[in-house]
Amino acid sequence: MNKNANLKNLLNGEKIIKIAGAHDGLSAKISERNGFDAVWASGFGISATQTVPDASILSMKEFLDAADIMNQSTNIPIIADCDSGYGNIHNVIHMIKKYESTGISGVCIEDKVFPKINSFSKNKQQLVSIDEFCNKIKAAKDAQVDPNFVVIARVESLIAGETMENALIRAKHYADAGADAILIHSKKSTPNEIFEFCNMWDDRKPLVVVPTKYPDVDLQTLEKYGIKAAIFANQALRASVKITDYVLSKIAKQGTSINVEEEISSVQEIFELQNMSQFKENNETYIN
Ligand code: SPV
Ligand code: MG
Repeated sequence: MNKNANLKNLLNGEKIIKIAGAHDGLSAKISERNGFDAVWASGFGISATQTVPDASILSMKEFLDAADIMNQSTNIPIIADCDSGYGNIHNVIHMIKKYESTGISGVCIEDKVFPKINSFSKNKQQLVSIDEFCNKIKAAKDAQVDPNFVVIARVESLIAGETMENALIRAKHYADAGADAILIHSKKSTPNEIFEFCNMWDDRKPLVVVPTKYPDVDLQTLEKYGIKAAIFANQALRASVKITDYVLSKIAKQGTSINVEEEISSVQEIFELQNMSQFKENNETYIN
């Protein structure tokens, strides 16, 4: 089965799937080897690799190139976080053509204005109208070629301080406009409002969640509420920053790496991630 069909089937399957947020090819490959079903090409993470805010600062091409590298590095489907679609309908149509032809299996667009700002920032969040976002979804679905390519619509009502009713109305409109799944986002420290949403959701399309701010929940529990996918969007990024900082500060202070050698990957492990065995084989076949 190809990656697109695989993703579509997984989202519509019985069991909840786990998706890891990645920021580059290496983090995508580490996600795959830990058994994640798909990779989330995180806008937050990709922005962080260039040390710029997650606020539509990078261009679509920069996000696309990062997602492309993740796709080339893995055998699992990539869902690209495409923020608010990089502009208006015309940008969304162009975006779908580019992402799909690059081999990305699905995209997620959110109902915020362009430029967007990360959902957890203190800034005021501004949503576009239901009509405007439904037209983006319709345009995206009309632009795709492979029927298995997935378009996820992300509802930011609860992030923007709107009511639960607003979130439900928006989600229903987006589902009816053709979205393949609904991502309902929350910044609360408990999953209660997500559960409330799930209890009122009529299951017309699969639900996706991002339990960043409410980590005290597990896949089993989310599955009981009918959720089909959980995205662990930024844990790999946060892990790499913390361990890199810890190791480099120790080396800088001590003037030696001897005391951190046990805590970091071996060079051999990096060789494996770089597929050095294939390189060696190619060398033997074609050069030596
Ligand atoms: C991302 O990873 O870029 C996301 C998830 O969109 S969040 O940061 O929670 O908005
Ligand atoms: Mg994002």
